Amino acid sequence: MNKTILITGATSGIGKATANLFSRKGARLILTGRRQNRLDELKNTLPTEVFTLNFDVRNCQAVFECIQSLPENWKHIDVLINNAGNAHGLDNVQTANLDDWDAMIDGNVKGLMYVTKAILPQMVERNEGQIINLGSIAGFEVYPKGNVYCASKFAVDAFTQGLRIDLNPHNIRVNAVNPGLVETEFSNIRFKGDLSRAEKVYADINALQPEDVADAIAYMVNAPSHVTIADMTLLPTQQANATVVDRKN
Ligand code: 8X3
Repeated sequence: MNKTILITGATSGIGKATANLFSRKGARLILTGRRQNRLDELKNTLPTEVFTLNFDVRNCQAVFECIQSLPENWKHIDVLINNAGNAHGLDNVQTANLDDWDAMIDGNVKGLMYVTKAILPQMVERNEGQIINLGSIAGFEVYPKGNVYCASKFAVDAFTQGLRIDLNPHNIRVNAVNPGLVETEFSNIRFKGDLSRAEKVYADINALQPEDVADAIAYMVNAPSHVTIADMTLLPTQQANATVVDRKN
């Protein structure tokens, strides 16, 4: 694959699986994340050329400075995969922690918007490119105690739609992939390292694996250039929607 692909939040979960898949298909990768040592470790395992950028998507200034600092031969980005984002806490609004709200709104929403805005000028200038946003089933359905996490993913959906409208004259494909339960560090982070709570989320269910989501992303990238997969919702077969999960097995 003769493309340069930038993946945010590349050091774990869906981001890492996507980096692995595209590198093995021959793509050059720009990998971003908050932990340089993890970026370096991943880079060393990948067969193609990799450039790493160490920033937190929540830091607007760092986002723009890092993207602008890319060397000339890395400035042409064919595909942006806006993967960075997390859930923090699972609480009622009345008892929730404001820092958790800030982390979700700042990362999942504002961070995704900053990275998009920083990358866009070169795509608009070329009238070519592709942006894939990681949404969620939580971007269409609200579940108990999901309040602000769901709000952040509803915002990703709205931003994706708005972006597709604004970029319509520029031949830029805008896609969203919206997974249900994916077995990653997601629940460890949501429950702040409480593994017993995190493990229960994926117990008795054959959950999606990060590689399944990477496959869906690859399908969007590999579709012919006149085809936009506007959005794809991906669920484990045992999950019917955001709240109905068959845990009998
Ligand atoms: C991840 C899916 O259902 O845990 O966004 O919110 S869910």
